[in-house]
Amino acid sequence: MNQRKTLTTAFLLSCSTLVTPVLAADHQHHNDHHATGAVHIHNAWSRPTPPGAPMGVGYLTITNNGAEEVSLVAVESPRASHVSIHETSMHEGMMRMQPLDGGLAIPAGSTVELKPRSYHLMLEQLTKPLMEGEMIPVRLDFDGAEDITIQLVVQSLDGMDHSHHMGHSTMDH
Ligand SMILES: [Cu+2]
Repeated sequence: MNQRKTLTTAFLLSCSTLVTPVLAADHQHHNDHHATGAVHIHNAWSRPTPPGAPMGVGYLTITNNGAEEVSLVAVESPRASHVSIHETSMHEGMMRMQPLDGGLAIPAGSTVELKPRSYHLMLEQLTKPLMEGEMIPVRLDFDGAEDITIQLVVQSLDGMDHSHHMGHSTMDH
Protein backbone atom coordinates (compact mmCIF):
# COMPACT_ATOMS: atom_id res chain seq x y z
CA MET A 1 0.00 0.00 0.00
CA ASN A 2 2.71 2.37 1.05
CA GLN A 3 4.77 1.57 -1.97
CA ARG A 4 1.82 2.09 -4.25
CA LYS A 5 1.16 5.50 -2.75
CA THR A 6 4.79 6.48 -3.28
CA LEU A 7 4.61 5.42 -6.90
CA THR A 8 1.47 7.44 -7.46
CA THR A 9 3.06 10.50 -5.94
CA ALA A 10 6.16 10.09 -8.07
CA PHE A 11 4.02 9.77 -11.16
CA LEU A 12 2.08 12.91 -10.36
CA LEU A 13 5.26 14.85 -9.73
CA SER A 14 6.84 13.84 -13.01
CA CYS A 15 3.58 14.51 -14.75
CA SER A 16 3.34 18.09 -13.59
CA THR A 17 6.99 18.63 -14.41
CA LEU A 18 6.36 17.46 -17.94
CA VAL A 19 3.12 19.30 -18.45
CA THR A 20 4.24 22.76 -17.42
CA PRO A 21 6.64 23.52 -20.31
CA VAL A 22 4.15 22.19 -22.84
CA LEU A 23 1.47 24.54 -21.59
CA ALA A 24 3.90 27.44 -21.62
CA ALA A 25 4.89 26.75 -25.21
CA ASP A 26 1.28 26.40 -26.25
CA HIS A 27 0.44 29.69 -24.66
CA GLN A 28 3.31 31.47 -26.38
CA HIS A 29 2.17 30.19 -29.71
CA HIS A 30 -1.45 31.24 -29.47
CA ASN A 31 -1.10 34.12 -27.05
CA ASP A 32 -4.78 34.86 -27.11
CA HIS A 33 -5.76 33.84 -23.65
CA HIS A 34 -4.18 33.82 -20.25
CA ALA A 35 -6.03 33.00 -17.08
CA THR A 36 -4.98 32.88 -13.45
CA GLY A 37 -7.86 32.37 -11.09
CA ALA A 38 -10.67 34.84 -11.62
CA VAL A 39 -8.77 37.19 -13.92
CA HIS A 40 -8.51 36.48 -17.65
CA ILE A 41 -6.41 38.41 -20.17
CA HIS A 42 -7.20 38.51 -23.89
CA ASN A 43 -5.88 40.34 -26.96
CA ALA A 44 -2.59 41.58 -25.54
CA TRP A 45 -0.79 43.58 -28.22
CA SER A 46 1.48 46.50 -28.92
CA ARG A 47 2.65 48.55 -31.87
CA PRO A 48 6.12 48.71 -33.44
CA THR A 49 8.14 51.78 -32.49
CA PRO A 50 10.50 53.76 -34.74
CA PRO A 51 14.21 53.73 -33.86
CA GLY A 52 14.94 56.02 -30.93
CA ALA A 53 11.31 56.38 -29.86
CA PRO A 54 11.29 56.52 -26.07
CA MET A 55 7.84 55.05 -25.54
CA GLY A 56 5.67 52.16 -26.64
CA VAL A 57 2.09 51.20 -25.90
CA GLY A 58 0.35 48.12 -24.57
CA TYR A 59 -3.25 47.06 -25.07
CA LEU A 60 -5.16 44.16 -23.56
CA THR A 61 -8.56 43.08 -22.34
CA ILE A 62 -9.01 42.16 -18.68
CA THR A 63 -11.99 40.11 -17.52
CA ASN A 64 -12.73 39.61 -13.85
CA ASN A 65 -14.89 36.52 -13.31
CA GLY A 66 -14.52 36.70 -9.54
CA ALA A 67 -16.94 37.94 -6.91
CA GLU A 68 -14.67 40.79 -5.77
CA GLU A 69 -13.33 43.84 -7.54
CA VAL A 70 -9.67 43.64 -8.52
CA SER A 71 -7.32 46.48 -9.48
CA LEU A 72 -4.40 46.56 -11.86
CA VAL A 73 -1.98 48.49 -9.68
CA ALA A 74 1.45 48.09 -11.28
CA VAL A 75 3.00 46.84 -14.49
CA GLU A 76 6.57 45.87 -15.30
CA SER A 77 8.41 44.83 -18.43
CA PRO A 78 12.07 43.96 -19.02
CA ARG A 79 11.86 46.09 -22.20
CA ALA A 80 11.02 49.36 -20.42
CA SER A 81 12.42 51.23 -17.45
CA HIS A 82 8.92 52.03 -16.29
CA VAL A 83 5.40 51.07 -17.32
CA SER A 84 2.48 53.39 -16.55
CA ILE A 85 -1.24 52.75 -16.73
CA HIS A 86 -2.73 55.67 -18.67
CA GLU A 87 -6.17 56.90 -19.50
CA THR A 88 -6.94 59.05 -22.50
CA SER A 89 -9.51 61.79 -22.17
CA MET A 90 -10.74 64.79 -24.13
CA HIS A 91 -9.83 68.14 -22.66
CA GLU A 92 -10.99 71.29 -24.45
CA GLY A 93 -11.13 69.39 -27.72
CA MET A 94 -7.67 67.87 -27.31
CA MET A 95 -6.89 64.24 -26.60
CA ARG A 96 -4.56 63.90 -23.71
CA MET A 97 -3.42 61.11 -21.46
CA GLN A 98 -2.59 60.90 -17.82
CA PRO A 99 -1.46 58.19 -15.41
CA LEU A 100 -4.03 56.37 -13.32
CA ASP A 101 -2.34 56.75 -9.98
CA GLY A 102 -4.85 54.68 -8.04
CA GLY A 103 -4.71 51.77 -10.48
CA LEU A 104 -7.33 50.49 -12.88
CA ALA A 105 -10.34 48.87 -11.21
CA ILE A 106 -12.06 45.88 -12.82
CA PRO A 107 -15.37 45.35 -10.97
CA ALA A 108 -16.59 41.82 -10.21
CA GLY A 109 -18.02 40.16 -13.29
CA SER A 110 -16.90 42.83 -15.71
CA THR A 111 -14.41 43.39 -18.53
CA VAL A 112 -12.19 46.42 -19.06
CA GLU A 113 -10.48 47.01 -22.38
CA LEU A 114 -7.16 48.77 -22.74
CA LYS A 115 -7.31 49.94 -26.34
CA PRO A 116 -6.42 52.87 -28.60
CA ARG A 117 -7.92 56.18 -27.40
CA SER A 118 -8.81 54.66 -24.06
CA TYR A 119 -6.93 53.03 -21.22
CA HIS A 120 -3.51 51.77 -22.24
CA LEU A 121 -0.11 50.80 -20.91
CA MET A 122 2.76 53.17 -21.58
CA LEU A 123 6.14 51.46 -21.83
CA GLU A 124 8.55 54.26 -20.97
CA GLN A 125 12.26 54.46 -21.74
CA LEU A 126 12.31 51.43 -24.01
CA THR A 127 15.54 49.47 -23.88
CA LYS A 128 15.26 48.96 -27.67
CA PRO A 129 12.59 49.47 -30.34
CA LEU A 130 9.57 47.17 -30.40
CA MET A 131 9.71 45.25 -33.66
CA GLU A 132 6.75 43.80 -35.50
CA GLY A 133 6.27 40.13 -34.66
CA GLU A 134 8.03 40.32 -31.31
CA MET A 135 6.50 39.16 -28.06
CA ILE A 136 7.05 41.61 -25.22
CA PRO A 137 6.77 40.12 -21.72
CA VAL A 138 4.77 42.21 -19.28
CA ARG A 139 3.90 41.43 -15.68
CA LEU A 140 0.56 42.68 -14.42
CA ASP A 141 0.33 43.18 -10.65
CA PHE A 142 -3.19 43.05 -9.28
CA ASP A 143 -4.63 44.10 -5.99
CA GLY A 144 -7.07 41.30 -5.15
CA ALA A 145 -5.72 38.72 -7.60
CA GLU A 146 -2.49 36.94 -8.45
CA ASP A 147 0.07 38.64 -10.67
CA ILE A 148 -0.10 37.57 -14.30
CA THR A 149 2.72 37.62 -16.83
CA ILE A 150 1.57 38.02 -20.42
CA GLN A 151 3.18 38.69 -23.80
CA LEU A 152 2.24 41.66 -25.93
CA VAL A 153 2.28 40.74 -29.62
CA VAL A 154 3.79 43.60 -31.61
CA GLN A 155 1.58 44.32 -34.61
CA SER A 156 1.35 47.29 -36.93
CA LEU A 157 -2.36 47.82 -37.02
CA ASP A 158 -4.36 51.00 -36.92
CA GLY A 159 -7.84 51.69 -35.79
CA MET A 160 -10.00 50.13 -33.16
CA ASP A 161 -11.88 47.66 -35.34
CA HIS A 162 -8.94 45.36 -35.78
CA SER A 163 -8.38 44.84 -32.10
CA HIS A 164 -11.44 42.61 -31.74
CA HIS A 165 -10.11 39.64 -33.65
CA MET A 166 -6.45 40.30 -33.10
CA GLY A 167 -5.80 37.64 -30.56
CA HIS A 168 -7.13 34.92 -32.80
CA SER A 169 -5.09 35.71 -35.87
CA THR A 170 -1.83 36.77 -34.33
CA MET A 171 0.45 35.24 -36.94
CA ASP A 172 -1.51 36.39 -39.97
CA HIS A 173 -0.50 40.02 -39.75
CU1 LIG B 1 -0.08 57.05 -22.56
